[in-house]
Parts: sequence; structure tokens; C-alpha cells
Amino acid sequence: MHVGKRGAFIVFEGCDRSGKTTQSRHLSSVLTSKGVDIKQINFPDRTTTIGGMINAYLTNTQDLKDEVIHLLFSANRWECVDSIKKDLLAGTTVICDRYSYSGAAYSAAKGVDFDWCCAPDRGLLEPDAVFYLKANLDELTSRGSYGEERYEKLDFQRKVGEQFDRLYAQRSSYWHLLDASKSLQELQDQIAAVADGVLQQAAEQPLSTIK
Ligand code: NYM
Repeated sequence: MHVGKRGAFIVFEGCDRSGKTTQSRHLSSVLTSKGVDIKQINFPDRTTTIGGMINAYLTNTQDLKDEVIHLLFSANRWECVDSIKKDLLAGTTVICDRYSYSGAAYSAAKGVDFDWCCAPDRGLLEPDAVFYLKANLDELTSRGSYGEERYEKLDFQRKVGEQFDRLYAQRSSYWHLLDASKSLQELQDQIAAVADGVLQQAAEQPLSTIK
């Protein structure tokens, strides 16, 4: 039996181009420099067979029904659950760029029933903290146009933002709302300040699952 302290499971969520990837990588390097054992992951994980199907959908080389792609995104998380659990129990802190909440937000934004969207992820590991980078979408477009992938359209991103707000309202105890229009430095400082407490708390608590 493992007797050491477990790592924390930290997730970054938000609309496309909200700065999640930059901030999650920065937090990983800050914590690594403090001697914390870190694993950085992201969803979708396009390296698996299911991830390849998701990539074909996102790059518009394959069309799929909304429900089908939703379940593939969820399956892509389920195929990683054992390895995330193993890392956390071994004391590694896992920092994850997008997770279950992107699954619900993007599919519900298309009009798929919200509760139906949440159901396949029940039983996955629940994060200890979610950093929600809430974007002012008009400001985000001034950072440059969206890319070529499916979903990267302003109107759709607005709907996704509304769904993230809904998820946040139901989970504000462990979601940390961040104003994505702040400077990189301000965001980094805010995230680093919260992360220390998250690591300490997680070490004392058992893992829990999404209900
Ligand atoms: N996405 C991501 C979903 O629609 N559902 C999900 O469950 C996840 C994890 O994939 N536009 C969408 C959001 C993004 C796209 O993500 C690719 P990224 O972080 O740009 O690689």
C-alpha cells in the first residue's frame, strides 16, 4: 500500500484561445522548479486510436453525429483514468489542459441536453481544483482570428462560454474564476497563489469521483 501523500489533480478550462495552455504549462514549470513532481496532460489526447478519430472530426476530415463525438471525447478520458489515478497515488501532481467540463460545455452549446452530456463522465476522477479562464470574447478575437478547427467561431464560443458559466455556478467551491483578459503575469501570480493551498489540501484528502 502507498503510504505517501497523493498528488493534486488540477484542471484548466475555458473557451478556445483563453490562455489555458500557456497558464497550465507555466504552472507546471513553477511547481517543478519548487521540487513538485508534475505530469502535464491534455484532452483530447490525440495520440490514442480514439484520439485519432477525434482529431479527424476536429480538423473537419470526418463528420460525426453530435452524440457520437461527445461519447468519443468521454471515452478518451476514460481510457486515461487508470494512468491519472496511478500518478496521483504515487504522489505526482497532474495538471490537465481541458477535461470533462469542456466535454459538457461544447456539446451542450450545440444544443445536446446538458444532463445527458454530463452522464458519461460520472465516475471519472474529480479534480481538486479547476482554473476557469473566463474570456471576454470580443477581446479574445483581438488576439488574432480563430484557427481552422471546428468550433473556432465567435458565435459558437459565446454559447460555450455560457455553458462554462453554468458549470462554474454549480461548482464554485473548487472552481477558481480567472479573468482571462488580465496580463499573463497577473494570472500566473493568481494561479500560483491558489495552487499552493490546493496541493496541501489534496495531500490530506482521498481521491473523489465525479457524481
Ligand atoms: N473539446 C475538447 C470538446 O468539444 N469536448 C471535449 O471533451 C474536449 C476535451 O476540442 N475546441 C474541444 C474543445 C476544442 C477542441 O481542444 C480541441 P484543444 O484544447 O484546442 O486541443
